Amino acid sequence: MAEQADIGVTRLAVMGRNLARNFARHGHTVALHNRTEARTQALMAEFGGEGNFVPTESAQQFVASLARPRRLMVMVKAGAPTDTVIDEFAPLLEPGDMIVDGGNAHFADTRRREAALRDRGLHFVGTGVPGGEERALHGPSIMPGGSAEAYASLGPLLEDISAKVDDEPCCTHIGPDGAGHFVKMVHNGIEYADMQLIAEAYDLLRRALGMTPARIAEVFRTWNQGRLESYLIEITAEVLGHTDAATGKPFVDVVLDQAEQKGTGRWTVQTALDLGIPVSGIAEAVFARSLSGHADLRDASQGLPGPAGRSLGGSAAESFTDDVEQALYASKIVAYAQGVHQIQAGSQEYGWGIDPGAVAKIWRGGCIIRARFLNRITETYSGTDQPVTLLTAPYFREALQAAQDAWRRVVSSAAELGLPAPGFSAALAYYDALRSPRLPAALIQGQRDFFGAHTYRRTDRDGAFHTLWGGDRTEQSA
Ligand code: NBP
Repeated sequence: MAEQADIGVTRLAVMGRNLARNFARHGHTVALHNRTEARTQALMAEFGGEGNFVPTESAQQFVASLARPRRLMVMVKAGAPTDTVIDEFAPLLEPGDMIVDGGNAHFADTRRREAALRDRGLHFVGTGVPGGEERALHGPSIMPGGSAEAYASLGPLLEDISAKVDDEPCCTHIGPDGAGHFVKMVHNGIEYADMQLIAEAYDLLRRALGMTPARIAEVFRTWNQGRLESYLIEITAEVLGHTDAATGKPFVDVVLDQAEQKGTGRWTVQTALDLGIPVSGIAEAVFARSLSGHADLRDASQGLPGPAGRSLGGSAAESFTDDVEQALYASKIVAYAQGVHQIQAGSQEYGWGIDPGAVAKIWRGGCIIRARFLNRITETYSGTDQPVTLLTAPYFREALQAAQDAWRRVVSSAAELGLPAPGFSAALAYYDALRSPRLPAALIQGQRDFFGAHTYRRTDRDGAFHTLWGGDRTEQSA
């Protein structure tokens, strides 16, 4: 009888192929399957020597090659193809077997699939796998949902192939059903915000100070030695320092300035709206990409007036680079605070019991937002005295205290110079709104009651009230 595989991977495009190789490199026997057999053969021809692979030619052969309970990983294009693959394999599996979806599925689809397969005695583990093909091979952060029972069987394998930071795996059981894909979605939303903030920092240094991309690359390299140390800051320096071979110009100047997106940022914002969670930093990042792509709108707006002053001068210029570092750090803290808030809200809504500290811990390696400061989030949520918002945790409160003057200078300089900084501005507005003892929401309630008799609550007594705006303006209990 042929060797029984510890895990099987079906669909061997870039992600599936590299995850299969990663399992094999860690000593696991991996069954391989693909709709078009050529991919399986190509993997065997090129990488068959890297470990124990069991290439298979049909779904039946694939399933038969797996040790029980069967662990079957699906790395398919997210959406309808995922259902197609589930429908192909579920009838061949037995109670206790598990299907692991490592694609970028929407968490609501994962919840639906998990419930349907649970009814048939099968485990369905929706798993976030960020970082692209390179991390899939060399160690991604892994965010599995699904049942604790499935994790007990699957977790050790996933932990083996995950990134390691301080010898700890960047993989943990996030929570039941769609929790893993939900957290992966918010991870991507935070990634959008982080990238937007970095892009704004670059733009301000370039246009307010007139610095060259090469010089700004140096600034980012310096920042990467400090508290901003992260993968995104590191690669930003690389991109800004790169020269286009064809023209000799800075690479960033020959790239069309229209940012694309695959949709996970949009999902994050849509879900946040449904949950009623203000993730303004993430939303501004999604909108900024969207705005960049509206070439016609931008073309039509070129003649609109802006301020006369075109760059900073004098003493303001000297300290501006440091100010931008502070604004970037403070805004980044806000973006993570908003993301954590959304994770907590999702966890509450769906009863997932997600530990934000454990999530931050597994984001320290193997994903795009890996960063030094994630340790601080883990610390924040490891004690019993957990803050309502990350912003009030002692470390972050102090960082915001130290940064806020610079942050305000950057946002006001951007406005004065006519330079867009939606991420920095939205983050600061969020911070100031939370700090405000009173918000103009009271006036909005008054307006709503005036035009629609929507009622309002009072500060001094319980109940709902309505004022007879069209009559004698007496107040009634509603
Ligand atoms: P793709 O998403 O491009 O495709 C993976 C496989 O989907 C292909 O091998 C193909 O199988 C199969 N497939 C397609 Br396309 N349509 C199908 C259908 N209608 N029915 C059944 N199978 C179908 O591969 P990938 O880039 O490796 O990504 C895999 C998953 O990982 C996706 O969900 C993606 O969002 C996620 N992801 C990707 C990255 C990345 O950097 N690429 C990063 C993070 C997450 P075939 O070979 O038999 O035609």
